[in-house]
Amino acid sequence: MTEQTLFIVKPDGVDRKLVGEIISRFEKRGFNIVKLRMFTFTKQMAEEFYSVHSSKPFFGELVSFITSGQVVAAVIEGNNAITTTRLMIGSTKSFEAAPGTIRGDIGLGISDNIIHASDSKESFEKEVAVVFK
Ligand code: FUP
Repeated sequence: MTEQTLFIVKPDGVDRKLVGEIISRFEKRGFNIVKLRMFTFTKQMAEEFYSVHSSKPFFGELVSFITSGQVVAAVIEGNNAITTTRLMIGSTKSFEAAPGTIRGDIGLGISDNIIHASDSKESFEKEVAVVFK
């Protein structure tokens, strides 16, 4: 089933010059890039983007990290995009992520876990409205 999802290369991924490698992985897998944007999250955008986590103890750190530098956001399209992209990024805690995944191959952090990807159609619709409005 062709669907769209959103991923964001976080500030650590941009700082580490991983944008090309990450986009390349999705292109090689067969996804089409539909939209691409480089920008810096404002605090207000970040709080809206991560509103599902607003009561979590790590919310402040999450907002502070995602606003700390430039990010690259992409909407991609292809077969089973949401689930396949989640499998490709790996577990939230990079140090536990399986080898072969993006986090498992090139990261060790939790806040600084390189990449975000929408985890459902509802999340995608909400997130794309914040990032590409
Ligand atoms: P993921 O969907 O894998 O990016 O992870 P979550 O939506 O569960 O969490 C969103 C972000 O919160 C993660 F990318 C990193 C951060 N986080 C922490 O900092 N500490 C935690 O214990 C869990 C998540």
